[in-house]
Order: sequence, then structure tokens, then C-alpha cells
Amino acid sequence: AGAKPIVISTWDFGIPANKEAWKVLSSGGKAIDAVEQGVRVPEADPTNQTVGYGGMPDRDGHVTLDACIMDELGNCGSVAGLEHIVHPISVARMVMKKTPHVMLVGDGALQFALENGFKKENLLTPESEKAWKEWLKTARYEPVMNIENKQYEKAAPKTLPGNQYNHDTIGMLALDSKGNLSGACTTSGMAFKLHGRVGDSPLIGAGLYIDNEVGGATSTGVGEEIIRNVGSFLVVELMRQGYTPEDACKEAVMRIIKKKPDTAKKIQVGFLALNKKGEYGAYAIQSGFSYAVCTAEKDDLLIPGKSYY
Ligand code: SD4
Repeated sequence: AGAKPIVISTWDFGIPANKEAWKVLSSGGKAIDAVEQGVRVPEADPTNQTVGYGGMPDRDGHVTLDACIMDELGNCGSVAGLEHIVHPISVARMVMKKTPHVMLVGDGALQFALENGFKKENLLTPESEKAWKEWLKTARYEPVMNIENKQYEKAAPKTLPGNQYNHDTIGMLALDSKGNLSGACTTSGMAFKLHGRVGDSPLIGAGLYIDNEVGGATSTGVGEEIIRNVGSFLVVELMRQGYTPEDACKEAVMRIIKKKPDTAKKIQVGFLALNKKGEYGAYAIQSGFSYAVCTAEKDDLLIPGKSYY
């Protein structure tokens, strides 16, 4: 009790998302409500081509969304490959609340959403459709780096088909005034992925993990490498052993680099962690990763994540 609330989230679009989450936290609300409200902001933003509405489609032109949410009691809900719904995070929360399951996928997730009052909408914006059609000309699947990474923008310019807007999931972690932790993670996944491909973001333990005794972690980047290492769970378990949030994120990144040094040179993966005391940290393979922090004192901070390269 008597904790100082804090919310942190991935990338610069975490700033407006944190603001929304902060409204909940600053009025004494629950972390689980804060993270849901927070990530709904980028989900609804059509200019954000990596989350929710406006997200990049898969190679067949379908916008398929992945999201999960986890609370302080270890309750969790998740959807993967969900089409036509602007707020997959709220569907994930409903899976958590209303069903005996953790995860729904594809048509079943859509059916569940529609039965629960979510509206069916077209998520493919003209901009994302245009980028997809451009990509189809070569149809090369080369997920190279996040768009903020200047160093790699040269090698893989945004204009090069297949490289646009590939990794920018929002992962958010919050600690509320009662000292409870929750997290949310939502994405349209890797642009131009195979139809049916699921990333780390909707997988509890990979894209997100919360243990209210210890802390929480979330991830962004090439999901396959995060899944292989059960990244977010690993970060939380390392914090349990006494690692600081940043050291835990670093060790999780090092596992990826150690196992696949050549792959790691060419991809981005970043972890973000928050512990029970409200201490936070991040670490990424490549430079260019950033995260947003919001507390009563430090409103709207954007922090460059440390990185291996
Ligand atoms: C995925 N991790 O689907 C997501 C993509 C991502 O920043 O994080 N982008 O693999």
C-alpha cells in the first residue's frame, strides 16, 4: 500500500498512451484499467502503422492483430490473428474476464468479439494498403530494424519495400497506488508476415509477463527470437533473483545474441521491465529503442534504451 504509481511503455508513442493510463493511476485507479486504457490510444491511431487500426497487413493483405493483458493476480487474456477489431486489448481483457480460457485465435476470437459487442471494421487504411501493394512488387520479406534506428535506416531505408514500420509494438507496464502491477501488449505484428503468423506479443511469458511479487516485463522487436527465449518471463525471473530491471533486460538480450550472433546483428529486440519498487529499465540489441515513463514527478519522459550495438 502507499506505492507511488508509475507507468512505462515502449517507443515514443508510449507518451500519449502513458498519459491516458496516468488518468487512471493518478485518480487511484487500478493498474489493469490503466494499461488497457493506455494502449487503446495507439490502437485507435490510424497513423500508427504497427498497432491496431492502420496497422500493416500480412502478405495477403489482412490486418491481423495480436494482444494480451495480465493483472496482479496472474489472470490473463489474449487474442492472436484477430481481424476487423480496433481494440484487440479490450477483447483480450474480455477473454480474461468472461471465459475459462487464456487465448482465442483467428475466427474464434473474432466471433467472440462480435458476440460481446465489438464492432466489425475495416482496419486497412489507404496508406497501409499502398505500402503493401508497393511491397508486393518485390515481395521480399526482410524485417530489418525499427524505423527509429538511424544507423540501420541507411542500410535499410524506410522506402525499401519490406523494411517499413516493422517493429513497433506497444508494451505497457503499470504499478498502481495499491502497489499492484499489470501489463498490456498489442501489435499488428511484423509487416507482411505470412498469413497466420503469430508473434511474441500475445504470448504470456514471451511478449508480456507479470508477477506481482517481483515485477513485470514486456518486449518489442522480432517476435520469433523473443518466443524462443520466453523473453518476458525470463526478465521477471531474473529480477526475482535480484537483477535490476535493466540488468535483467540485458541478460535476456544477451541470451538471444549468444544463441544466434549472426541473426542478432540484423534484428531488433528490446525488453522493458518494472519491478515492485517502481524501479524500471530497458535493454535492446540495437540502438534506437526508446521508452516512455510517466510518474507524478517525471511527467512524460522519453528515455533512450541502452543497447548492445
Ligand atoms: C511481433 N514483437 O509481432 C512483434 C512486433 C514488434 O515492434 O514488436 N514490433 O513480432
